[in-house]
Amino acid sequence: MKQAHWKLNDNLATDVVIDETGNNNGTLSDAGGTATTAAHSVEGVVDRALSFDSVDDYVDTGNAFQSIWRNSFSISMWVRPDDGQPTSQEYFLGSNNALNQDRIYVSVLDSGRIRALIESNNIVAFHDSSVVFTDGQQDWHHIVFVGVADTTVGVFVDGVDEGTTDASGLTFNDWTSGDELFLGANDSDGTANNHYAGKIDNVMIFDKALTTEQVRTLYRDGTVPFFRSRYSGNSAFRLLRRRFSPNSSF
Ligand SMILES: [Ca+2]
Ligand SMILES: [Ca+2]
Ligand SMILES: [Ca+2]
Repeated sequence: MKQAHWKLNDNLATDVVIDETGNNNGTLSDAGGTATTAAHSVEGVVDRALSFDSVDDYVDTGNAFQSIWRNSFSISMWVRPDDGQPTSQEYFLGSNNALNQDRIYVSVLDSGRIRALIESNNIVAFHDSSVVFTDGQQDWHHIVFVGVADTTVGVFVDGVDEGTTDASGLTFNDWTSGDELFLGANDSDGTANNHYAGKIDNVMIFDKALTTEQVRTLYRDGTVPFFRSRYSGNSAFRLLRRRFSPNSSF
């Protein structure tokens, strides 16, 4: 079941970032700029997206999602970095606690690979994708991080399974942190770091490991153009649901 869904269509003179599930509305920070969603709203993959500047922009989701990371989970998002091979690792989202014993993140490395990591009680498991971005590349890609409790961590890129890494050394249920998940940066015990420069769209958190087919459905929801679906025989209702409220059935 979906535990959070930030469509990131927010485009108002407030700092509120709506969670469609109604539970985890986020707060946009931009200390040196304008902390309104209107000032950060850009064209996205599914309607609007938010942009982040790698300096001081992030969204505090207000929730550490401890109960989610303690079991199998999935995180889905669209990202468009300003530089697909940034100078240093940038976090699309993440958090870690004071002693860095428990953390979670999805990031882009300077090599253009995606790294997704979970650390539970000082034991780390992460998986790196193949090279997704060339240096300077600015294309949208769909990223899913799947954690199968005490078993594997893996990454999907644009619906393609990028493989898994063994995570049997971890006890997911040991994950203990109150540090809220940030979007557009890492929450390092309350302080944002590893800021990301680029755009993020349609972030979702699930309390289960999505199947390959479900991941592909999420990917297609961001790639099937409205007009193309119209001529493929789908009903108008289904079209509207896909375009404006995708993925609601998981
Ligand atoms: Ca800023
Ligand atoms: Ca959106
Ligand atoms: Ca670069």
